[in-house]
Amino acid sequence: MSVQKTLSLIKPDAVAKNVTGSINSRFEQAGLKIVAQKRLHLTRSQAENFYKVHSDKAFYESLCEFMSSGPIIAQVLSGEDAVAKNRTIMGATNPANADIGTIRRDFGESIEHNAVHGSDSVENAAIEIAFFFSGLEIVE
Ligand code: IDP
Ligand code: MG
Repeated sequence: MSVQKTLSLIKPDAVAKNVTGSINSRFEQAGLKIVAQKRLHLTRSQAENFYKVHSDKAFYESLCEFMSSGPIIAQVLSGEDAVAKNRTIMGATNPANADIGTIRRDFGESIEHNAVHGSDSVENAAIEIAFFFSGLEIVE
C-alpha cells in the first residue's frame, strides 16, 4: 500500500439533494483527505469527453445528459490506498446492489444517478485528476 490520489465527483443528483457535506464526511471518516475541491457545471461536450471510454455503451448519451444537467463537485482525495478505499466506501455502481453504509446505497437513486464517481485505477486517477485540476490547485 502507498499514499495515492484519486478523482472523486459528487454527481448532480447528490448536489441537488444538498448532501455534499454528508458525503465529504464519509471520505474524512475513512481517512481520506480532500486536497482539492471545486463546484462546476459541466457542458455536454465536457461530460462526453470525460466519459469517452463509455462512448460505445447504450447508456452513454443518457449519462452525459445527466452529468451536464446540474452542478457537480470535483475533488481530489488523498490517502493510503486511496483509489481502492474510495471505491469501497462508494459502493457498487447500482445502489440497489451496494453494501449497507456505502455512499451509493445511502445517497444514490439508480444505476445512473448514483451520487458519486471515483477513479478505478491509479493510472486513470492521474488522467482524471488532470482533466479537472492543475497542480497548483492540489494542496496536500
Ligand atoms: P462506476 O462509476 O462504478 O465505475 P462505470 O461502469 O464506470 O461504473 O459506469 C460509469 C457510470 O455510468 C456509472 O457510475 C453510472 O452513472 C453510469 N452507468 C453505468 N452502468 C449503467 C447502466 O447500465 N445504465 C445506466 N447508467 C449506467
Ligand atoms: Mg468507472
